[in-house]
Amino acid sequence: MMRLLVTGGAGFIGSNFILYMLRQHPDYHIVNVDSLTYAGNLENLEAVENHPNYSFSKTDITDAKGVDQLFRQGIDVVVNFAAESHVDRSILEPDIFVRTNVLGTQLLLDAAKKYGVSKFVQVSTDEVYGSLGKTGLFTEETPLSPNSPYSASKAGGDVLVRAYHETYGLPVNITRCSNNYGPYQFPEKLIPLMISRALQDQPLPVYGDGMNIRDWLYVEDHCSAIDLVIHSGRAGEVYNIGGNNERTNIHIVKEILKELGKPESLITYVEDRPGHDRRYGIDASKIIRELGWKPQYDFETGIKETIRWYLNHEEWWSRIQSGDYQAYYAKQYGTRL
Ligand code: NAD
Ligand code: TDX
Repeated sequence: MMRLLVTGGAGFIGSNFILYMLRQHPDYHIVNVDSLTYAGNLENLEAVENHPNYSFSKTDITDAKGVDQLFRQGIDVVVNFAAESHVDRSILEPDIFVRTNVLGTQLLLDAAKKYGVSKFVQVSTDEVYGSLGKTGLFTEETPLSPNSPYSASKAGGDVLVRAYHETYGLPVNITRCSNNYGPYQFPEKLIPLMISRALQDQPLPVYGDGMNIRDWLYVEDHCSAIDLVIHSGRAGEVYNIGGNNERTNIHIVKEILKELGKPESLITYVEDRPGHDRRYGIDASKIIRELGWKPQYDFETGIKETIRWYLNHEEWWSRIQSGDYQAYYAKQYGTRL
């Protein structure tokens, strides 16, 4: 039986990935390893908590002993989602980003090397490439040029993954995906933040002129790409993942307001994010050509489904917003909103 170790499985993409994999491969055993930071929520996995092929371990990937114990059980494939993932938090507290995203990745690599695995997939991001001008797309050959402590720490993890392949022959892949959206995304990220605030008639903080561009992909399409990379990715290769859905932030915010029937007067332009990347755009032709990946969701359908999900899961995000998130938000904006 294939044993898959999924780190960060209680977060947004990791939990969607576990649900996806148990549907696609009910015969695989999935070990979810998560330290349950503010972003980790086991509620996301309630549907599978008693599944015979699912188990959970509350382990921090920066705890070498804990990580070693997990690998001792026998692991075939590692998919490393665990990370500090929010750019704004990385500006306030870079140290924890380096700890988890760089040191944590290195400890996982060491354990994978010691015990042997058939594949180590590092889930990375297009942000490691930096920012694009008006034209062009990120390819796998684009030089790394990260601009935030978050993207710098992800780039640090990526180059270690590459080095373990070159030096020790570890069979690795790195995936670099564009912005994801969908169910269970923590309401500090643009789309769920705007949906949840609009529903409460609160001001919507748009950074700078609102014209920064992100390339959006529905989370399940990211999951299907990683599934293909696990099984067919050529060792040592990087695969970009993106759905060709570039949108300005202000366009998205207005679309959310329209869908919810809320007024545009809620939009509040606030001071820009320092080092704010202007544009991301992914060239995904390699994974399409080599692995036959095909995204299933167009943006207009995906965003409508996502809005509906947040409308139907108000308890999920209300519980989150009443906790640690409020303290972070006060630190981030003070009394500006
Ligand atoms: P998230 O913040 O929702 O989830 C991260 C998870 O990792 C949480 O469950 C958290 O508890 C866990 N975690 C954090 N530190 C840990 C540690 N030291 N040990 C064990 N677990 C720890 O993030 P996400 O949006 O689901 O992103 C998952 C991965 O995908 C990240 O590596 C991120 O860089 C990458 N990524 C995200 C996006 C996006 O748009 N969200 C796009 C491309 C790539
Ligand atoms: O309140 C806000 N107002 C605003 O204008 C927030 C939270 C964001 N924004 C802007 C900043 C970005 O241009 O919206 C855009 C998206 O912001 P985030 O949701 O913070 O995402 P981003 O910074 O693009 O990074 C995301 O995509 C790549 C994830 O958080 C990363 O983990 C992933 O690697």
